Formats: sequence, C-alpha cells, structure tokens
Amino acid sequence: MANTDTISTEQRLGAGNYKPLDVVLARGSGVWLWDVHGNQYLDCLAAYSAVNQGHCHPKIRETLVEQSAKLTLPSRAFRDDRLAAFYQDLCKLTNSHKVLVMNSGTEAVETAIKCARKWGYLVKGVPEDKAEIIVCDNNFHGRSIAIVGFSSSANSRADFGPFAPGFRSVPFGDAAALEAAINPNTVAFLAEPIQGEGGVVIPPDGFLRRARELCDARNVLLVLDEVQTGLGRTGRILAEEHEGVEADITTVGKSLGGGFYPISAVLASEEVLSLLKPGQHGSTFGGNPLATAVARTALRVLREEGMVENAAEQGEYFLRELRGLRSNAVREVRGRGLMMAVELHSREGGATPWCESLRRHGVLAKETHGDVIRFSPPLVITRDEVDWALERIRRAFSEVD
Ligand code: IF1
Repeated sequence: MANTDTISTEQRLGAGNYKPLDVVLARGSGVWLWDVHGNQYLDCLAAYSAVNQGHCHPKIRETLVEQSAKLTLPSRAFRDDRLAAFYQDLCKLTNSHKVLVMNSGTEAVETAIKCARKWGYLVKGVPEDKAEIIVCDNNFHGRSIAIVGFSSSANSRADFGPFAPGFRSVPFGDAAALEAAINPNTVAFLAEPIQGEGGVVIPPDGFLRRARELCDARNVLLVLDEVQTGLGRTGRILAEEHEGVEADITTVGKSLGGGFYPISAVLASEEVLSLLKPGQHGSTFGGNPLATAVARTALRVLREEGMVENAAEQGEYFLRELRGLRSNAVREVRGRGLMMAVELHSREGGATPWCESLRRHGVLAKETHGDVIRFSPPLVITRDEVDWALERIRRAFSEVD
C-alpha cells in the first residue's frame, strides 16, 4: 500500500487517539529506523523507553522465536517452566523481595494502588473505604479510569468521569506539601522519580530521600513508578538509586519486554505482596511463558551489553552537547542518563515545527506538553551515533529558528 494510502486508511478506519508524525516505518535495528521509502532515521524516542535494548535485538528475538515454538499461554491456572526463573532474575536485578507480573504499565500501577490500599486496611488499620493515596501534579501513570482520575492533564481526564475517590495531589518535588497532605488515612505516596510525560521534570535533589523519611515516619508506603525511568533509562537500573532510596512498591514495564512483548511487574516486600490471596487479582496474559522468557533475555542483554553504564556515559555527553545548542528558541535543557528534554520558550504551535524539522534531518523525536522535545534514544546508542544525531539536531534547530 502506498504511503498516502496507508495514512488515509489509518485515518479512515482507526480511532484518532494519536497524532503521529507522518513517517511510515517499516524496519528497525538498534537505534535505527527505516521508513517504507528506505529513508533512515535515528530513533530518539525508543517507543517512550520501551525499546531501551534497541529495535529488534537479535538475542531477544531468538528467545521469542524459540519460546513461541514451545509454550506461549498455559494460563496461571497451571504452572510453567519459565516463571520462577523470571522472578529470580528480576528480583536479583532490582534487589526486590517479591514480584507480581502483569502486562502493561497501567496494569502495574493499578495493581500497586490495589496493594497499597489492601495494606492500608489489613496492616495499617485504615477504616474501610477511607484509604488515601497522595500523587503529584503533572503525573503520568497510565490511562485507566482510576489513574486518569488523578491526572492533572485536562486532556487525559475530559469527559471520562466520574472518577475513583481516594487520591490527593501535591506539587511534584514539594516535600513540605507532601508532609502536610499526609493524614492517618494516607496509605501511600505514588510518584515517578522523574516525570516523563510531564516533560522530563527532575525533582529537587533530596526530594525522594525526604519522601522516604516522611513515609517511614508516618507509616505510609512509598510507591515509585519506574515504568519509564526504570531498566537503565536514567543511567541506573532504577532511578531511585540516584538518591539511594528504596521504594516499598516499584512498578516496571516497557523495556522489560525488550520491545517485543508487553510485560510489566510490581516489585514489593513479602509484607505487601503476601496480602493478595488467590482469586483477588490476576490477568489472562500476566506472566505467560512467552513474556517471561523474552523478559529474561531483555534483562540479560541490558546487563551483559553494559546498556545501563552506556546510558550514563552517553547521556552525560549528549546532555552536555544539547546544552550547547545555539538557539534562541531553547528555554532549558534537562535530563538524567538518556532521559533528556529540550524545553522551548512557549509559542504558537509548540515544538511540532522542530520535531518536523528533526524528522526531515533524520532524527525522530516527539514533543510532550507542547513545548518540550524529549530525547530518549535506545540505551545501545554509541558515541558516533550520538554525534550523528547531534549534527542533525543542530542543523534542524538552525533551520527552524
Ligand atoms: C500513551 C505518555 C510516556 C508511563 C509511566 C505508567 C505508564 C506510562 C511513568 C503506563 C506510559 C506511555 C503511554 C503511551 C505514551 C507513553 C507516555 F506520553 F503517554 F505519557 F512515556 F510518557 N507509568 N507511558 O510513562 O504504561 O500502560 O502505556 O504500558 O498512552 O500514549 P502503559
């Protein structure tokens, strides 16, 4: 089907819940993507950090093919020969005690919310249906009704009400506001270590440590959503490590599936996860052997190929060079590891013209919240590939300015 036919067919038959760049991709490998005309692009989005290992990683694909010929979905009504080893690998890598495996990041966050509430009633002794969870303004934790109910984005919430009660929002990074919001019915504080969709917003240094102290002092669970920041994106396995903090409940997803298969997980203590009894939570595909086999290889190559260390090294260089951009349009450049953003001064049309110019120059990036361009390439990016991208980013910006 020709390019224009593809796009018009998508627009005719598909819901309009995305506004993608009009590039029709057909192949990917590592940091590189090719469209249907054979044009080559460097991917600076990595599927919103779901392809940290690079596109079509051969070892992860090999596992997918091999397992797909053995056993894919016996359901959790029975046991299989892949799940225990996946639990071992994930717990070892993240220094976690127990795992509850799901499919999407949204499901992992919903599961974390259910676990925090159950802990609140059965362990903390909060009166029935009175549990409160504190969240942050400008958050993004997924798109279920409960989660968008505590979103501060009008576009995420409009016309989806009524919403679930029991959530209270405080400014991200404001420890005093967090302290003031905690009350005897507070069961958890839920936050992203760095707000992704919010525009790569990094909290003041020490905020997570202070949140940890407050949660300890007031018997509140610290829940960190590492679906986007986790698995090497910020130069550490988990972003919480930058502050030497350990959450009580951590969610991971996206690159856990290595860009091949949706799988997510909730990591928590025995005390928290042992509260869930048979029949109280689950999912048809959660923890299927195809997903867990793929995830084990996705985690293995992350470690064996030094992707986390590479994210720290290349990210430091990439960010320093982005900060050198000579452009009057740029308001701020920020990031940690290979989770970076260029915020433009607010203007009509936002950052779209810059993303279009970047595309024309062979770099694929996407704006968030209008004025922020996210740069989050796969963690396998080499120094030469960073320089390739920087050369074109400089040209693209000079063209639009
Ligand atoms: C879309 C955003 C990013 C997440 C965090 C949970 C989830 C996400 C911190 C839910 C998902 C995705 C969703 C996707 C685009 C992307 C996104 F722009 F939407 F916000 F990355 F910033 N926690 N983020 O970032 O995970 O259920 O999607 O597997 O909805 O367009 P999911």
